This record gives sequence, structure tokens and C-alpha cells, in this order.
Amino acid sequence: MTHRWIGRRVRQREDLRLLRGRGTYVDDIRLPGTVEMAVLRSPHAHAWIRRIDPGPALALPGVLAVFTGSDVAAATRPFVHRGLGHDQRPLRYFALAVDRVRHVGEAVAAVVAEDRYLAEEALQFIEVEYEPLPAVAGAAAALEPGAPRLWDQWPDNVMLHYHFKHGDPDGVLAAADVVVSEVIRCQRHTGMPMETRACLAVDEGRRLTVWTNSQWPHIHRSVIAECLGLPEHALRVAAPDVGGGFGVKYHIYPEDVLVPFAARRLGRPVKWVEDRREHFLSTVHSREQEIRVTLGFRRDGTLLAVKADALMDLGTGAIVFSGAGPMPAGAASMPMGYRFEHYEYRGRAVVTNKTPFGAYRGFGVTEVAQALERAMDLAAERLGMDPADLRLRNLIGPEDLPYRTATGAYLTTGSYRLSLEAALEAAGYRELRQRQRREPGGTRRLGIGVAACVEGTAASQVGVSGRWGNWEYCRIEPAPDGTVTVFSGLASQGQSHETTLAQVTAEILGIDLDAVRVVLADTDRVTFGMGAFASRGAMMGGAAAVRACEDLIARLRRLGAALLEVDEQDVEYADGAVRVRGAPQRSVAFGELVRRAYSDAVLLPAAGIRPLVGEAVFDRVTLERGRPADPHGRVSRYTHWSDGAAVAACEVDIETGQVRLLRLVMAHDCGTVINPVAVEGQCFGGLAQAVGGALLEELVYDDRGQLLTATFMDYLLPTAMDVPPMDLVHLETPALEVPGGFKGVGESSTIVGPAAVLNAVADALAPLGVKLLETPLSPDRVWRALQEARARAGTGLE
Ligand code: MCN
Ligand code: SMO
Repeated sequence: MTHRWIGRRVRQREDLRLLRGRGTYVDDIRLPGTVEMAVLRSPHAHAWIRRIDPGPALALPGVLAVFTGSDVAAATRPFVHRGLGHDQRPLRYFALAVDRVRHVGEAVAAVVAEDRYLAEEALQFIEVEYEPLPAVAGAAAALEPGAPRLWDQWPDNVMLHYHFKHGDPDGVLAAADVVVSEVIRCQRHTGMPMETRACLAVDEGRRLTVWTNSQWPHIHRSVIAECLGLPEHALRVAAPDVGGGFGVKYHIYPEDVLVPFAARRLGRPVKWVEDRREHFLSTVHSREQEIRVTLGFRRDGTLLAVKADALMDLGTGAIVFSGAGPMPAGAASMPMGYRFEHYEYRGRAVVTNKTPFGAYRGFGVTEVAQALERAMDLAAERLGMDPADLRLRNLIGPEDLPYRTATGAYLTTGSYRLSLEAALEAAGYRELRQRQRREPGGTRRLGIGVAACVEGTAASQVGVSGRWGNWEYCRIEPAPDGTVTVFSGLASQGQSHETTLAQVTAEILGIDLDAVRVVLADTDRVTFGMGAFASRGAMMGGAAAVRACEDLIARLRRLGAALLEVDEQDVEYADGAVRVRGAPQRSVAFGELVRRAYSDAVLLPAAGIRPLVGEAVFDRVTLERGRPADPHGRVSRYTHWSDGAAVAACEVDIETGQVRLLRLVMAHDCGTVINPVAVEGQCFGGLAQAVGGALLEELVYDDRGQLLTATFMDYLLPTAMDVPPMDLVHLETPALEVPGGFKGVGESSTIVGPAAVLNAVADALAPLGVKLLETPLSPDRVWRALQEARARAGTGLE
């Protein structure tokens, strides 16, 4: 099928605004009389609050209010931790610490003053008496008998014991020719959007408007309404332009309650904008996990069984939503695109006195991919195979589809092995290997890393906390001049939904792209929506837009038939017009139909028509009903899976430990591509984040729970100097059952990228006896590993 707009390299329309500094972010919204909030944060990782006296701060000129835990506990309802459908230990907590703090940076009090300067200044006048408690700053320590416990109502510090088993992994491993078992560690790091979190609330008498850079304003509204004890209709939650979210803005934070709470109390607009230090301390951290991976192979390299045992450091666990949710997401994805039958995943997600763990692009799957793909390389070494060949042998090919993975995921489309083949080809993998063999020595060693992954799109087996199913909404309203407005439940933090949803709509309606405008992320304008997470926008939001267009077209056909004075079954809608079947020159174009619908007093009733809008929800559960049931009763968390493969080439200086990336190549399949420019933006941006995760970024704590890297001087983001030239190859197998054929692409780059980079560095150093099992591969870590290998070689120990 040829498309006019879908698949076109359309310039992202948001760019005109955002790149020229014309965007409107929360902090750009200026309402008269706005006052500002600042938050006092705990300097202790774990302590009782014995006394708190806001008096001296309140006495300062310009200070309007100081709120403490007891104010909030008296007047709001607690956040109720929701565990995304898994058996997690429950939690309740208030927006301000009531009598105990559990991590450095936890909100203890909030000051509202005439301006930000006064509010910040006043913080130091709040008198707080803490009684420090022993803190626990690592997952292993949290499991020790007698470790300080964070939540008194729990018997220990384990929030989730996860277990999934299929087949007989132990039996198969016992009989396997080659077994590889390693612990691979991923460090604590997180999303660093350019725009930090921000919130502005204004009490308009009977209603409260909250501007926030949330990834999902409608769910945000539900939670805030619940905490404030308001009906949802009394709240409007809207996100203006958002400068990146990457998962961290999917959570709902204490400030999201404090700001509207203060606005209601004071009757003035209240604004809070997080500073970067606060972002480090109080916005979710992520990724910190160590995973023991055990793989069993036949001598010929056939993968037979996979076992994993994971330990995740959740920080305090007090965050809405998800808590330990990334663990089941990782476990559900671990088979990746590999064929094998016997599988077991065990995991413990443990609370500690650190900032809560939450979503970061990849949502628990990045760590699992890193562990599995590192172990695959170590297995290739043991088997004496090229790491790419080992993967090619085990990846699902088109001939295997439909394929049910060890977790019960039913893969109907996708490229898997073909993606890896395409990435290898584009990277010139075989030539790189030849070059490596030709030039084995020297102080700069060439390393080549390969990795493959899947990306489950639109997680929704359990919906979100059982209260909201995972579906998406879209309404399309034509205006009298023939232009249309699309109201979608998605929310964009930079993903270009305004452009891609317009492309889908223009395509299906057969109209000009410029005739379509897209409205997002406002609970007063869009009936409902689930926003952005789990790379669901294209599939769920795109499919909802297709369905809404079809709904509109059904109405247009009636209208057209009435105008053409023929029976409805004698007309069709094609190329932007209602046409008489068999006589396509007898037609009425979209613009004319709409104009007549608005202007002609008799046409609408004559056509027996309802309002000229198209409306739809798209839910995947309905689509899944046609699929064969899993004979083992496994329930897959995701219905549709994208995939990706990456090749990284690097040079490692063995005297300094410095890694220089030479090239990153990715091939992927996200079904029908709506806009290659948007998809490239997704993948290149994600690969840059992968470089940061693999080489640079680390949130380091000392053993008393103090964060040591709370500035960009200590927490290193990749710059243009660190990111190598990148290439992307698109493979497209349209998703069956999904109107439009779209699958997600938002996270495959951050899932597969870090593994490829880690493997490249490890590959460069393997001949020197260095075994790298953890990230980030900072120069000091690489250098130390080299020294240790040298020492071992020198003492003849290995
Ligand atoms: N797209 C496309 N064709 C496809 C698939 C996607 O053209 N077959 C386009 C989509 O239309 C959309 C973009 O690519 O414009 C991403 O789509 P999708 O993969 O569906 O992901 P979402 O829209 O649901 O976005 C969420 C995803 C997640 S979970 C994180 S985390 C993340 C990511 O997107 N955060 C981001 N990418 C980000 N990109 C930016 N710039 N900022 C973030 O905060
Ligand atoms: S981490 Mo993305 O918001 O699912």
C-alpha cells in the first residue's frame, strides 16, 4: 500500500517552536500574583524528626506559609503505593515526611514566599531536630539479618520477591555441554531531562488548574484529586511543552501535591521549579541491579536454558507508581529475541535509604539486556564462536514466526535475527573483525560489541494498578473550513506526537498535513488518555487515531451519500472524498462535506447523523482475543514486541583506561514507521543515553547514604565529544492486528545500546585477561581492571 503521509520524512512541526526558543514550559507560564515554593530536604539518610519549628521562617518578611508533615497529614490523604499488579508489599506515605526521613533529599517542609529567593532563604530558618538512625545504603546490606528496617510494618526490607519459571531449567543446565554463569552489575543512574520537574497551580475558586510536566496528565489528575480529597472534575491538569521526561516524569511526586495544596490554602498561584541539585536528590533514580545470569548451551552453540537471579536496590520504595515494577518488566523481556524453552527468573527488590528507584527509559529491561548480552559474549568465548554468530544461531528468524517465547510472549511479527544481520552488515562487522586480527597489539585496542534486544510495547497485561486499563483515546473534530483537530490522550516530552499523529490523521482522511492540528495532555480538552510510557504512543495512540478517523469516515459516508443522492452502501471513502462506487468521478471532497455539514440545515438530519466528530478507543486486549491461548497458561505482559540490534566499535587506551567510541550502528523493527525522522531522533537520542549509561553516568552513595555525585561536575553526562557517528537501519514488518501496523521505538536504543558498548570495551580487553562485568566503564574502572589482570598474570595466578 502506498502512503502519502505515513512513512514520509516530514519535518517535526514542534521543532519550529522548540528550537527557536518559542516553546512554553511550565516555568514560562506567568500568572499575576504568583508566589513560589521551596522545599526543605533531609540531610540525613535515615532519622527521626524529633521537633520541627517553622516559627522563625514564618516570621521573615515575604514568607507566606511554611508547611510541615503534620499539616499535610492533617489535610491530605497519603500516597498509596501501587505495585503495578504484582505482589509488592504495600506502602503509604505523605507528601512531607511526618516523623521519620528515609533518604537524603526527602521533602521535610515547604515554604511559600513572594519570590523564589525569599523562599529558599527561609528554608534555613526552619528549625528541625533530627535523631539519626542507622542507614542502609546497599541492597546486600539491606538483606543482612539485623539490618535497619525502613518500613516497620514489613518483616524485612524486601518489597518484592519475584519468581517465574517455565520448563526444567535446572535439569537442562545439568545436562548442558557448556554452562556460563556470571554476575553482571548495572550502576545507579537515571534520566536527566533538560527541563527539571516543575509545577504551577492556581485556585480559580471552584476549580484548581495544575500545570505540570507530567508524562500523563490524566493519571496525574486522578492521583492528585485522591490526595487532595477532590472530585476529579474539580481539577484540570495540563502539560505545556515538556523538556524531556525519559521515564522520570511518569511518577507522581510529593511536590505535585504540595503545590496545589499550597495554592488552595493561600488563594494565590503557586509555582515550584526543581533545581538540578533537587533533581539529583529527589527525582527517581534507576537501573541499580545486579543479575546473576546462567546460560546453558549445546556444544554447537544452541541456547537451551536461561536462569537469572536479580537483586535490585529500590531506594526507599516510596514512589507512585511502580516501586519494584521494573523487575517483572525485565523478567518478562529477558528471553529477548532468542529461541529457548527452559527459563527461570528469581528476583528480590529491596528497599534502602536512597532516593526511590523508578522509571528510566528501558524500565528494568536495559539491565536485563546488559546482563544477558554480556553473558552471551562470555559464552561465545567458551564455545570458541564469534559472538555475532552465536547470536545469529539462536535469534528468532522469520521462519519461526509466530513464536511463543519462554515467558509466553506471542511474537507474530518482527525481525530479530534479520535486525542483527542488518546491523552487522551496516557496521561492516566482518571487516572490523579482520582489522582486529590484523592489528592485535599496541596501546590502543580495537573492540567490537554486539547486542540484540526486544522492546515490549504498550505494557498492559494488568493495566495501571488495576484502576486504569491500558487503552488510548482519540477524538477528531473537523472545523467548518475543513481543517481538523485531533484530541489525543498521548502526552509528548519530545517524541514529536504533534507531527506523527497529524501524519496518521492526514493519511487516513486523505487530507493535507497542514489541515491537521493536534491537541495533547490537557484533562479539560481531551476526554481521557494514558500519556507516554512503555513506548506506547505510536501503537496505542496511532491506532486510536486510525480508528477515530474511521469513525469519522463512517459519518462522512452517510453525509456524502445523502448529498450524492445514492444509497450509503453505494459510496466509499477514498483519496479524501466520498465517491460513488464504480463512478469515482461522482464525489464530494472532505472539505466540502464538512462545510455542508456545518452550513446545511437539512443535510445532517437528512443523513440521520450524529455530531460530525470521529471518536475511538484502541485497546489491545480486544485485539488479543483472536490469538491462540498459551497452552501453559502464561500471561504476557506485552502484546507486541519491537526489536533492535546494535554494533559498537571502540578503541581502548590500555595505559589510561580511556574509551573512545568509533561508531554505533543500530538496526531495528518497530512495525510501520510513521516518521523516519522522529524514529531516528528516538534512536540516536537513546544511543547517546546508552553511551552515558555504559561509560559515564553514576549516582554514587557512601555507606551512610549520602549521595556523592549531585552535580554535573561529578555525574558525567555524555557530550557531543563522547557520542560517535551513528547509523540506523529501519526494517519494517507491520504489526498484525494493530490498525496502522505501528509498534513502539522509544526504548529499544536504550535497551540494546549499553550492552553493545559494554561488550565492545570488554572485547577490546579480553585478550589481556580482563573480564568486565559492570558499568560504567569509566577510565578509572577500566584502568583498575587492567592493573588487576596484569597483577594476576604477573603472579601466575591465572
Ligand atoms: N514512531 C514512529 N513510527 C513508529 C513508532 C514510533 O514514527 N513505528 C514515533 C512516534 O510517533 C513518536 C515517537 O516515534 O513520535 C516515539 O514513539 P513510541 O515508541 O510509541 O513511544 P512513546 O510515544 O510512547 O514515548 C514514550 C517513550 C518512552 S517510554 C520514553 S522513557 C522516552 C521515549 O519515548 N522518553 C523520551 N523517547 C523520548 N524522547 C524524547 N525526546 N523525550 C523523552 O522524554
Ligand atoms: S521509562 Mo518510559 O516512561 O516507559
